[in-house]
Amino acid sequence: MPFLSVRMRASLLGRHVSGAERIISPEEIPPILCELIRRPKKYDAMKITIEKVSSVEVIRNSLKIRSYKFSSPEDGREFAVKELVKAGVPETVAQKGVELLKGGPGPGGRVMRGAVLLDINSGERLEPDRARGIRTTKIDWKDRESVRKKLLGAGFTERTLDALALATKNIHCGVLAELCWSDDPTYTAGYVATPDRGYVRIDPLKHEGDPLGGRVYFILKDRLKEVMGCLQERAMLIDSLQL
Ligand code: PML
Repeated sequence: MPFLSVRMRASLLGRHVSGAERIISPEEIPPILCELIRRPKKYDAMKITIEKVSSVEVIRNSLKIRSYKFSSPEDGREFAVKELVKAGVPETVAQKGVELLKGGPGPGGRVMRGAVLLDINSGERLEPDRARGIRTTKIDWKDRESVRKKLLGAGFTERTLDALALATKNIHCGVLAELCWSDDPTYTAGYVATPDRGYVRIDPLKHEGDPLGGRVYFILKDRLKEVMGCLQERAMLIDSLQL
């Protein structure tokens, strides 16, 4: 069966406000487009990309979710660094990841639409375009609706649904650890994802009202081309949710 990758990006006054990603069959185009165009609350520009994908790989299981709550973002960040260190990230490099997200990793301390790539050993920045970063695309759930119901029923959010899919693809593509918290000022939870510990959800990783955030992928410099190709080009569907 042919598959299509559908991507929506919306912005307001030049700032990214909403994005979504689906892998669907052609007959699903009308309902999915209706869903996606209603998704951002406010925007002045929206771009929808529909692209045929020649093959789709199936990832059997999502990363397993573990949740941790803290009384302050400072405690959450300290815990995040410990999780990164457990995954083999030197402490200085883990701290660099936190500092980048704290200060805005883009030019002039702005947020980036894509992720920062850091060499896990040296902390060197590897993304070819420092304003844009690297975007993980072409990832979705095989049965998004049932996973959505299970996650919301277990107290997680729509953002967890998308972030868990993305982190699962990242680890599958050879990212050795990921650190993420949102640039949405109202959303304070984030996560560290690693092959061994899975999706370690941490709340809070930032203060309410803080507009800075993003993603840092820790990878091996030698595998840069291969990992980037996988993140951006290979289409994948995740079969089952691991809670
Ligand atoms: C984002 O979408 O900008 C980041 C999402 C982080 C999700 C953390 C969670 O709630 O599981």
